[in-house]
Amino acid sequence: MQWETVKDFEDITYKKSNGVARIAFNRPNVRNAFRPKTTSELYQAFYDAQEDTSIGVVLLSAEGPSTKDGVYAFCSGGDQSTRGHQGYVGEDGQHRLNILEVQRLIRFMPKVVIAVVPGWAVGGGHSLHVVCDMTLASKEHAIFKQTDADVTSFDGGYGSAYLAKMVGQKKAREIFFLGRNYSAQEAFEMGMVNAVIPHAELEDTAYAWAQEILQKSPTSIKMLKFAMNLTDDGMVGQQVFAGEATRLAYMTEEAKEGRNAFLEKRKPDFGKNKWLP
Ligand code: 1HA
Repeated sequence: MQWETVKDFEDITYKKSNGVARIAFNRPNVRNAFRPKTTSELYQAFYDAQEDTSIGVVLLSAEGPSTKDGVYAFCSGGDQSTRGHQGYVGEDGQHRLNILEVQRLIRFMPKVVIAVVPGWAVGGGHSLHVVCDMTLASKEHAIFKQTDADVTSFDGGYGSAYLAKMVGQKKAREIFFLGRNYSAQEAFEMGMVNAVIPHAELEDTAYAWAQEILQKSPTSIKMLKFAMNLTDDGMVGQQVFAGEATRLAYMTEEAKEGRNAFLEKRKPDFGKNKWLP
């Protein structure tokens, strides 16, 4: 694989290779905690990957280990040192919870997002792996943990309610109410990790999974992702799925005739096969 840097950011790295985008947290000395700058950069990178028609799969990963103690992390959630009275405070002085915008972009983008977890996935970092389409975890170093109830910063959306759909109500409540550490193997057995991978092979395996997905029909993958999201996302889920149904309808002769008839100021002729059984 030949990774090419797309843009130099401060808090993340962003690369592409052969249909795959790799977005990685790059604050390993604070366990890859996100501050407003980090989330803003994540949003820009994810948006770029969404808009790039050559990209079908995004890997959300992390640089590391920490140069202080050699510990690996995926993400430890919101940077508590930037937490102000109403949110996380960026350089502009505004208080934000903009990681939720990143969650929505991951959830609604018409591409597969795989969380590649080399170490700690904690708090809002845990929620990010939950919202990704799939998760691959380091056998030796990944640890999953929810600290939301320790720091009074609770994700009452995908991080908890969607997690409960994934691992079951009792287990999700245990994860949040007790805040224990879970290994990659335990997370796999719960159903929130797709595969436990030897650390040294984690990135290559993620890339190989991405290449496998890239062999599939892009429209099918997109419609399947949106179909699986639909019931949990309510009317917004329906809107996202329905938008793509409208796009497919646009491609029919019927739709072209509807548009042309309007522009030509005549009655549309929808042809012989307008009421397919
Ligand atoms: O839930 C939400 C949201 C919900 C709704 C809407 C928006 C949300 C936005 C954010 C969040 C959250 O993310 S809440 C949860 C916030 N995160 C945490 O409570 C986790 C805090 N960190 C830890 O519990 C631990 O550091 C750890 C289990 C991840 C790792 O433990 P370990 O290996 O013992 O390392 P530790 O010594 O604690 O940390 C290493 C360095 O990283 C420390 O800095 P140093 O003493 O070397 O200067 C530590 O302070 C720093 N660090 C770790 N995590 C964070 C952090 N600094 C700032 N913020 C962090 N989250």
